[in-house]
Amino acid sequence: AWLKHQVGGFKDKDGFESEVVRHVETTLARSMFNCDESAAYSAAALAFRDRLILEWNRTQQRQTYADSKRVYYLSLEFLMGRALDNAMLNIGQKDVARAGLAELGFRIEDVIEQEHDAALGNGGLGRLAACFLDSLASLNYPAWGYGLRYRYGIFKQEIIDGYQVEVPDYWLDFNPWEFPRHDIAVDIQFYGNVVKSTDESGKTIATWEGGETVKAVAYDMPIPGYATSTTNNLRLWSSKAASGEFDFQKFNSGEYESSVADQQRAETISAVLYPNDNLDRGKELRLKQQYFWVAASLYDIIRRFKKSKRPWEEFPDQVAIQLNDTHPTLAIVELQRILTDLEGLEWDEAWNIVTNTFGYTNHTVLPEALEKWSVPLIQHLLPRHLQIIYDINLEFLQTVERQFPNDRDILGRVSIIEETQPKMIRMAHLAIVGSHKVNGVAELHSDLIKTTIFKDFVEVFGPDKFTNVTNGITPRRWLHQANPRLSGLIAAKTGGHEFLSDLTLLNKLELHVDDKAFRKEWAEIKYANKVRLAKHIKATNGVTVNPSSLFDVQVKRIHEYKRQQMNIFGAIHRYLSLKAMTPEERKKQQPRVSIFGGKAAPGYWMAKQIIHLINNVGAVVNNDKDIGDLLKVIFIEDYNVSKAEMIIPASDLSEHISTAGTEASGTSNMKFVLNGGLIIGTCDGANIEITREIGENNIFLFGNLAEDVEDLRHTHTYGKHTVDPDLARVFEAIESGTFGNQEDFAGMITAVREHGDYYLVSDDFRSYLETHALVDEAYRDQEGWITKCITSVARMGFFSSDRCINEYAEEIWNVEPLKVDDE
Ligand code: 26W
Repeated sequence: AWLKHQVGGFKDKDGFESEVVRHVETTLARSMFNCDESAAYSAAALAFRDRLILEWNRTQQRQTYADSKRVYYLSLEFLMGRALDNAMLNIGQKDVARAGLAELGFRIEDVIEQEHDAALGNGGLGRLAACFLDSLASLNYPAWGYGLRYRYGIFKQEIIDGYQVEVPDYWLDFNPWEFPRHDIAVDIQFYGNVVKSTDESGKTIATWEGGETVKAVAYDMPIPGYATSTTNNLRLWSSKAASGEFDFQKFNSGEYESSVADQQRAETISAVLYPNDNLDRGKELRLKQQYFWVAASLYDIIRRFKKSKRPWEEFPDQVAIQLNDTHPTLAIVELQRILTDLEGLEWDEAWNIVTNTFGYTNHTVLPEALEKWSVPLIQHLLPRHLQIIYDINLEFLQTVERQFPNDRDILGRVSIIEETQPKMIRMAHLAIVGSHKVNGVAELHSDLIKTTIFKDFVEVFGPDKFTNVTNGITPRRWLHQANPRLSGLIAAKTGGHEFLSDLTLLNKLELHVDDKAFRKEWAEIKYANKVRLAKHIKATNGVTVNPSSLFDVQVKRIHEYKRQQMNIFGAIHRYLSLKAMTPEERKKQQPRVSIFGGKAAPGYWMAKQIIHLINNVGAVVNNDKDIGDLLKVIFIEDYNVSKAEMIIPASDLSEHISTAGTEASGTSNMKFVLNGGLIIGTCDGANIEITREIGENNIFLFGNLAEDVEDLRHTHTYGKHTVDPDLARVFEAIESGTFGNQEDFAGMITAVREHGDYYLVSDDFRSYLETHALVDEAYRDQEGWITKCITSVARMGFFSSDRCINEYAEEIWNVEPLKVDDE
């Protein structure tokens, strides 16, 4: 009822109900008498999908007719989560669906739970892409997402005997949200060789010949905007064997096996998402994925551009392409190849178009995450592209040489080619040279890239090429959907649900911070969310946790730089301290539940050790009669978007404790605060801007600063580093076998004590413990705590992905929203 615009929805609950029944009986070919929750989900999803697709068609017509500039967001990851709840909310008909499903005998929450997450991403980068799609549609930007349709998304995590076990995530069994477009298929070439010839005018012509062809088939997912009829498209490419005569001949001549093998080889390209987060492994199949996706997407973008028969020079006025990290950087080379080799443009003319088209977003400064591809590999897979990369580099280095005639060293530092054995292509350098704007994802991060990894490029291109766009999150999913009661309470106090479209309206809450009834309800909602999480923990971990305890949560990918090891060392320290106390002293302590969740990359041995230690500590602490409710340690298995929607609203305190200067932004920090939780964190990434917005009294900051990290590392003596005495006691407990076989955790201790403590766990440990003590004290004053929470939520308006997308649109893409008639 609070939506301004009702998208072509159902007339009423009966209208919805009859659509559900129709889908159960015809599409699913079942009787209503054996319609279970899963069938009810399928039918409800199909009913909503029908509405979406009508809006999708209208949106496409409108955008085609207007023919204004479009944005293309190229991302190898889209961590979408569930779609039904989101579709109901954005269309504005969840109440209708709730009532209709109730009449059929279902609770809407149970039906929503049936859906399998679309988990086509690893973590922050993929979820950011999903939030951006939501904001682009909600703000009526003509925009497309382009990605890969992996058959297997990020693996499912099982915890067996305390260890992570990976299980494949086959998610396509029944997926009503995708539309196969068998008519939209592109042939993609690999391998082969380049033949050079001269035309009549004496110009050299390069032709890429031979090799293999694989077919890219489009699958579309509608992306509904919130409270608008704009429904954009996410186009995902799936690989298939290019059906050629050759295969057929093979088949007919009895070579069944090898013709099937060819088909499987082709389908392997889009088979599985690489599960590494922040680690580049340089695998050939990954490079194949990148080129396959980039080439298909560009073909599609160019086909759309050509419809309006404009001259090539207008391409950047019609098309903005954003590169989500360096993963799609080959698009720069591919567009240059198409314009010069296939369309016959002069090099400079083409390059001008290319650089005005692309923008590049950097998401990490970790050296091991910066992509490099070996020259021999690219030579083999993409021979023409390698030549073009060399030509781009030559032109670039010549201009640098003219600019800095007395500085020979700079050439080696900025070169796209790294002169190692074998030579490597530095994808970030290529992305910078081929884009008109480069952005970081939080202020500190954007400053850091300008002064460290990309310093020389600031000299070459000037500072204006580099900018910041601080990340954001969609309040639709991360407030209204995840925490409907809090969203309702906020609506009651701010004059309706308008804040979901303009998050700065949250500031009205500050007027009510002293309102007794409001505060009481606020506290009740948090408690209810904690009860819900406690039930989940009981059901999955078999551990009873007291919802009145302080819930202390760290959920994110497991990585040494994110320092889950410091968190579990802190929990061990708390356990040892409690054990050393008299029963009287113990009674004065603040009860806590230490909650962890997150996946380790399958090959990341240290991250797996961390998970194992957390589980072993839980097994000891949770069964210790001396401790009882004073401390529980919980590892929630298979952290994903849907679990996040349950966990985040239940947190009192969340941990964002990366070594300063390593976490580019973080986005869950924003989600936790928006849901009325406080943060313990380092001065890193977006924590700094969160502090600026909510005030330093409302956040628990600790630890060394980014500017001091380098020097501190130098003070650590490799081989024998004196660790903080409290941490040393924790190590002693682990080494004496308190938490199982000490050898299982030797690596984690050695990293600190012997291997230089690269992530400064020991340096930050004291202030980490002291700050946790401050948290306990603050939590004991429940009224003061609630004031901090309400005040913080009121000041979180800045972190909407709507603000973020508007900044990209104005400063990088130069695109305008396409107004929808009668809205
Ligand atoms: C080549 C392997 C690889 C895979 C993924 C390298 C790097 C990545 C991503 C860039 C890692 C990632 O997700 N980075 C996160 O991006 C978020 C969105 O900007 C930030 O909030 C996180 O701080 C950053 O770690």
